[in-house]
Amino acid sequence: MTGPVPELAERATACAEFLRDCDRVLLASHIDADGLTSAAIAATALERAGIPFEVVFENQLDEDAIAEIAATDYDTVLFTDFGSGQLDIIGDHEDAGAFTPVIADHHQPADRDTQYHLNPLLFGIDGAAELSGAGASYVLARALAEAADHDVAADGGQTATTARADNRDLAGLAVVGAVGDMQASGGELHGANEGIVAEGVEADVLETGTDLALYGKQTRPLPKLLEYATDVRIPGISGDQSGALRFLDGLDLDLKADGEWRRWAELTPAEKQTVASALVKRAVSRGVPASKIDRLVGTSYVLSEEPVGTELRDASEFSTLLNATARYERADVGLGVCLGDRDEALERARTLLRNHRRNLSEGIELVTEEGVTHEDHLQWFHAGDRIRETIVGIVAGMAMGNAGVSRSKPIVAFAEKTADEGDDADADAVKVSARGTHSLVREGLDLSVVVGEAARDVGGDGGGHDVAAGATVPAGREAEFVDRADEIVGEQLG
Ligand SMILES: [Mn+2]
Repeated sequence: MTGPVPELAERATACAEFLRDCDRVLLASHIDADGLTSAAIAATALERAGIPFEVVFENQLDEDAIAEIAATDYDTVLFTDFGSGQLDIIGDHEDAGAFTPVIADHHQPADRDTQYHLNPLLFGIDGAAELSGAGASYVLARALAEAADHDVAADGGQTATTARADNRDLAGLAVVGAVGDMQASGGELHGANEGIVAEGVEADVLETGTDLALYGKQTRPLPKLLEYATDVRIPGISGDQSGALRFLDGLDLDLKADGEWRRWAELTPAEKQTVASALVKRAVSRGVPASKIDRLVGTSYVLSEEPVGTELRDASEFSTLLNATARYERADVGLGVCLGDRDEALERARTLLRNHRRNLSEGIELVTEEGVTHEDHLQWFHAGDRIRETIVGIVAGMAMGNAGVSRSKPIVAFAEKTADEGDDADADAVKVSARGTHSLVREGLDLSVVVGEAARDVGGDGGGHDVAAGATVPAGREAEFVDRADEIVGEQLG
């Protein structure tokens, strides 16, 4: 077989055949939506192949984390959604005989390689846009099923054909991981991801279709769906509770059931058509440019075996639920949901998401009330310990555009680092998060450079993306950081 991504097939088979001969495996994965789905895919495939394993999660696969992994008595470690970028350190442990690494990742590899290294970037596939960690894990899972199949065939068994037997039923999780990794651009997944989508559709675990590209189609009541949609702002509806209600009331449709607003996913195709057309018409009449109106429509990825009206049915909502568990260090909960726990884990995940949303709105309120300090080229605030460092960046981005918080300057947020248990190293460090807008990026803003350089200048370190970046700096040096960052932003936008 060539698998869902033919370029990776040979390497995936080599990794799978090696894993099949292992007595047991330590599975280590990243804590985010992509890492959680990666782990769930790999765990399910190992389980089905009869290979005993244990799962550990790391927020950051740094030297200490790898040393801890090496100190276990596992001879084989399967890294998912990270590992490539840390191959220099991992390789040293491999050389020392600590373990044999198998890596299913999509991040830029360090300047070193290893035999069982499955990464799209090694085969000419864009790891940032075309295959996620979950996608690489899915390719490995498919190869594992194939390898198992050969074993059975050698015993005179039958060739497996069901989606479950060849792990194609895991394609839904792979798509959730890709969407969670922000790989859907222009409203849909591309490249190698499309091969996985096609397998999922064929296996009856996925449905795709052209649909409204707003977040919350499964779970948000219609007025909230429209009010909270901010990617494409429609004047008089986006961010406008009574405006959204008036818009819906003005349609000749019965959009309530038992006095409650219905959800998008429950509408008939004809009803959806009516709402979508009216929305586009409104956007046009309010002068929203055509290029933005196009973004109101995209490809939806529906996990068809999940119940209608649950966040698990929509790849985007599913990934948000997983991120909420990850952000509060509850990878066990996220993994449980991915592995099919619809009772305790799902309830817990929903609670985490609700709390996360409350923390966000409280954070935004705090920033808006207390205001930001404006420098020449940027604006900033220091949240101290009043906003968690894991969400302060999102809060900063969402506060932009509120009263007193400009959208024409990047925003820098500081928050105290919450030291890990038993880890005092971060106690005197401050987390920095910076957010820009896409239009600032088009003017030349690159926050990964701004934040990275300014942080290193004050004895910290950081990086990220052009529109969003983060760093850690020593406590007490925030003012110097602001000065330096302000200067660099001035140069970029000058
Ligand atoms: Mn990833």
